[in-house]
Parts: sequence; C-alpha cells; structure tokens
Amino acid sequence: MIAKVKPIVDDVRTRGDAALLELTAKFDRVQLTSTVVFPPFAPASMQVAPDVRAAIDTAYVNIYKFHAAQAQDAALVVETMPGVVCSRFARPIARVGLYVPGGTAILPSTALMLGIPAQVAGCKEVVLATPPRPDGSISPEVMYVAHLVGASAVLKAGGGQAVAALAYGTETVPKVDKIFGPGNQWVTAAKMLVQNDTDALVSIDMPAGPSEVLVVADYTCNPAFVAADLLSQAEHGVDSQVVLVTVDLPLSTIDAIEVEVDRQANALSRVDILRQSIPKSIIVRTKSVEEALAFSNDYAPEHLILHLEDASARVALVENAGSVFVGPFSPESCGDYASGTNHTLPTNGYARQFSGVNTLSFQKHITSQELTSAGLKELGPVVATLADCEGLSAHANAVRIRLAASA
Ligand code: HSO
Ligand code: ZN
Repeated sequence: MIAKVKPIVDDVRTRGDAALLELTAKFDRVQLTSTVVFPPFAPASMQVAPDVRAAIDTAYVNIYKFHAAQAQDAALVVETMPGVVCSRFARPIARVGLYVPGGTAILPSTALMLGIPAQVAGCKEVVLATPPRPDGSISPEVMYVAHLVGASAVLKAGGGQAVAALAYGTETVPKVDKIFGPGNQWVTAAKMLVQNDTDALVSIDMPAGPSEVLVVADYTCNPAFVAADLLSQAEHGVDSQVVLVTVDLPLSTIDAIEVEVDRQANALSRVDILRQSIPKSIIVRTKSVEEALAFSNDYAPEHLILHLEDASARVALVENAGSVFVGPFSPESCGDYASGTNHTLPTNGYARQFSGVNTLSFQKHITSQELTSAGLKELGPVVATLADCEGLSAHANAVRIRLAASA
C-alpha cells in the first residue's frame, strides 16, 4: 500500500495545487478550481436542519467540557534540590491537520472529535480536510462543525493527496505539524509515509485500522441491547471487527442474542454491510468475568462494552481498551457522538500502548530549569563528575567556570 500511495504523495509534494486538483478529478470525480475554503464560511454552505444543528450543539458542549478538563494549563514545578527548580509546561502544537473521511457516511462527529481538542489546546492553524461530494461541495454539517471549532481552512480533498497537501503544504494549503484522523487504507498509508519523511517534519496521531467492538455479557444482559451494540459497530464497514464474549451464559441466551441480531439487522439501513460483517464476528464463551476480561485485555479492543452485573466495579479489571462503555444504558453510540469522550481511538490491538485522541494529543510539553548560585554549588560537582566520567570536558568546564567565578 505504501508503494501505491507514494507516487500520489510525491506528486502533490512536487507539483502542489496542480497535482491536488488533478488527483481530486481522478479519484473523487470532481473538477474543482480551488481546493481550499477559508473562513468566514458562507452561511449557505453551513445550512443544517434545526434538529441536527441543536444535536451538534449539545454534542459540542459535552465534548468541549470533557476535553477542556483534560487541558494541562498549569505548569508543573518541582524543586529537586535546594536552588534547583525544574518545571514542565504545555504549549499547543501550532498547526494541525484534521482528516474527516468521506465515503459511505458523512462524519460531522469526527470533525467534532478532532476539532474540539484542537480548539481547547489553542492550536493556531487548524486545517480540516475532507473529500468533496460529487457536486464539489462539502456537507453542510461538516462545514458547520468547521465553523464551530474555528477551523482556519477547509481542504476539499481526500485520500493520500489530502495527507500529502497537509504534510508539505501547497501554494494554497497551509503545511501542518501533525495530522489526525481516521481514514481508508490510502489515508493510513500516506500518514505512515509522511511521518517517516524527515523533510516533511510532521507527526501523526496513531496507526489506524478497521473499527472494532468487544462486548462482554453475563446473565444480567438484555439480549436486544447486546445485539444492538454489536450491530452499531458492524455497520461501519465490511471489515469491522465484532466480538461477543459471554460470561457463563447458557446457550439459550446466546441464541436469543443471535435471533435479535438477525431481527434487528433486517430493519437497518446498512443491512448490506451487516450481511458481510456479521458473519465474520466471533463469540467467545468464558466461565468467569476474570476470564472474559483477560481475553479482552489480550485483544485490546477499540471499544469495550460491559453488559455485566455491577459493571462499574469491573472497570478495575480493564488493562487495555480505547474506551469503555459501562452498564446497560451506555451504548457505544453515545461515545461515538455526544457523551463527551473522543471516538478517535486505537484499533488493531494498539490500545496496548496508545491512548485515544485527547487534548494532550494537540499539545507538547516543554521542560525548563532554573538554578540559583547556591543550587549550582550543590549540583555542579555532581554534573562535573559525570561529565568527566563521559570524557566530555567542555560540559564539565561549563560548570567549573561558574563555580570558580562565584568562589
Ligand atoms: N465508531 C466510530 C466512530 C463513529 N461512529 C463515527 C459513528 N460516527 C469509531 O470507531
Ligand atoms: Zn461508530
């Protein structure tokens, strides 16, 4: 995949806007004359039905609240020795690119999940990239979110060409320092490629893969709720991963869940996708909650749903997961859209070492130290000894020259 996307990335890097327009014509079948829209965005481009607008507004408030609470604005200050003060403070990553996928669904929710933490962190340049629709426009819902989060530009492009434009900049697209967001294989491969190019000097949020859910259910579960949760993840794509882990469940309850999956699926709009993803789902039978959670920790799911007795007490057993949905009234859909948590989460087992996107993803930490003359008197000999030990006499000298001057 990297080899396939490389010519696209190289083309945008060397030919800029001309390549971007040609590739958009080729892949999205839209002939644009310009690819970037700057604010203020035309009101007509953000015309959203009132109920949708109100729902976006409520989601915005919740996601903003949760991400504002994550901001580490206050500096951390520690006096490690008398007269030796170390500190750490956060600064926003100045320029960020947010990739909002197009394709089979419009995703204003992804624009919220990426745009809000960028806004909370105080990023100066926020470029939202998303593929144009057949008429060359961007969905008004996504434009409305771009406006809410204070995006500084909207790039009408998708795939590897959008990622390349964000990584290197073009005549009209501002270059960014970090690229966020989910995408198809082309987008993922392009993100991996540009992050390895030291000329691009760009980082990415995390490796991405198909979406997944793991549901743990015991005798207290409502089979209809369990089935609904499995289906909500399965409708994302034919490659969605859906796992049900049962805790000492009789076969009759497992049957009831399967009957519900079938019954509900037939009434859903994306039944064609479900017909391909549900047969690939798996059921794992375990005897205890401990065994079930051990399996889950090993799998490290993007989403973990606990349909368990005393579910909140069981969260203590969770070691690896992107986000956890606790108890019968916490469907994944709430976290996907509006409870406040982020839905850009590690997939493919990467929850072992990655966190989901959060406010800190849009910041970096700077450390600093300030020594008084007395502090240097204490610490200087330690440093000089270590520098001598490493044979780095200029390092030792930078300390001793000061100690001598203040003696
Ligand atoms: N479940 C997806 C996020 C999403 N769901 C967007 C609905 N819209 C991420 O795994
Ligand atoms: Zn979802």
